[in-house]
Amino acid sequence: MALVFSPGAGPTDIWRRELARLIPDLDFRVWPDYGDPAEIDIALVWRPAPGTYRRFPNLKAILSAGAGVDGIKTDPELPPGVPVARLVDPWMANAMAEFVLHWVLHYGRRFDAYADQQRRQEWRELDEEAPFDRARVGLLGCGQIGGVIARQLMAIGCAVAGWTRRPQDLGPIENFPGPAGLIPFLRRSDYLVCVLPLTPETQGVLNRRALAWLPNGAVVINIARGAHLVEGDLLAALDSGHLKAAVLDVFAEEPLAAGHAFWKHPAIVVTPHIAGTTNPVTAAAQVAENIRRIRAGAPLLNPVDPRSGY
Ligand code: OXD
Repeated sequence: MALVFSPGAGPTDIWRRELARLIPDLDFRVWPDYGDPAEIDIALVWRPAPGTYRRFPNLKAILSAGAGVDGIKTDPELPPGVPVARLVDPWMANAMAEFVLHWVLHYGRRFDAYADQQRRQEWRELDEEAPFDRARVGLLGCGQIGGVIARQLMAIGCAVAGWTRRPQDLGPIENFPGPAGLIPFLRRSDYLVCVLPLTPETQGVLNRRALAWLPNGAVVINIARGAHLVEGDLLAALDSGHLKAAVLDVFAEEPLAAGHAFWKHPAIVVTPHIAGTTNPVTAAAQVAENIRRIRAGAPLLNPVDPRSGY
């Protein structure tokens, strides 16, 4: 049984070391020096090039080194019947929660305005626009990652609601499911955080109509995929003053092109897709468990249907 590690799946040496610690007899091979392709039965990938999967005629499973299912489909020729699993790394979910907390605190406590005052050497205490402990945050997508973000926001007193595609019990998180829930959900979201998987259904969900339902002065935080956002609609909503700010970690085209309007927009924060990156030290446990399951012929943890996108 041999595993091929595809370029792009992260730091090779750390993955090799962590997987060897958990599965000492694992035959870990690194693309393109994988030897006999017929011996490869597991592919650990992130954004593999087209034509990758078809090289391995005996694949038993495809394991993603990232959370988004789109990171598996960059090679569209998925071998039929081969199970696929995505990664649910607790470290990644926590990192994404920290990212969201940081920006909610930043705008909620008006650190943006204090930074402007400092540039003007102005000493002035600002009124809090709304007491921070009542900040209403809306999570577009409330699955494994969204759930972690929601709990951490609630721990600092935010009023958190979720929007899910289908009705779902989110425990203490108020849910506004389905198409009927979307407008009431948007109307109460001072901070709109997108953590949805990218599917044909969710592409462009952050569009002019949706942004218009947000309260005046709302902040949009996108840590999902750039294609969720209609860029021109966001710029118009910021330039009209309807939205206060946008924090964008993901872009339709990455890296964000030099000269793109987002780089210099005074109300946009750009980060280079770092809200939550895979940490092999914590992620290897799930990959190792799935390798054990493949060996035992058992169903994978966190299986996905790449065709549906989640
Ligand atoms: C992921 C990502 O999906 O890094 O893992 O965006």
